Amino acid sequence: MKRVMTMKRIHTSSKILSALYVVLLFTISTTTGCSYVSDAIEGVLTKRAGFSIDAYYDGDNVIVSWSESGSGNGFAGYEVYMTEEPDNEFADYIVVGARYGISLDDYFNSDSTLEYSHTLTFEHSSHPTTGVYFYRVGIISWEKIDADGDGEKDDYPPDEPDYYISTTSVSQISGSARVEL
Ligand SMILES: [Ca+2]
Repeated sequence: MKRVMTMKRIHTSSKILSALYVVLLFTISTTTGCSYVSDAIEGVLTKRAGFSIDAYYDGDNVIVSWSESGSGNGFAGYEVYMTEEPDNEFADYIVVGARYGISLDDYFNSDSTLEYSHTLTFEHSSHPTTGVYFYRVGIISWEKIDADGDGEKDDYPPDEPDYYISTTSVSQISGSARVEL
């Protein structure tokens, strides 16, 4: 269910669609695999695409690279997404790369270097063996909480996996990059 967390983060950035989120959660929780970011969310992602990325297959890994770097104290890391539906740029996406182990999917690779804003590449080793796939990169930001108990949500949460899942959001999402395997 970890990917639902990712979807939730994407979604909480758009309060307008909060009702839709409930519907999506229901849909996902009633399907096997529990593994897709819905294509409704994908529509939001497409609309908000803020930078471009490149992706290619080097014969071993899929190399995803970008030039847009996250910045500031709120930067929480990069996440890399891939659609499991070949030849459909607008299909559902799953998370395939993150700094913490937020997914149990076979295609997921944890990569601690995604913590750093100066990291601009991701090597996807657990990729599908054949087909055409599309990748995206998200810039993840911390949401502030009231950690010191002064009544103001003006503090960053501890940099730990549980907080990463529960109190971050996608602040920027890239366009997609196509890879043939
Ligand atoms: Ca506070």
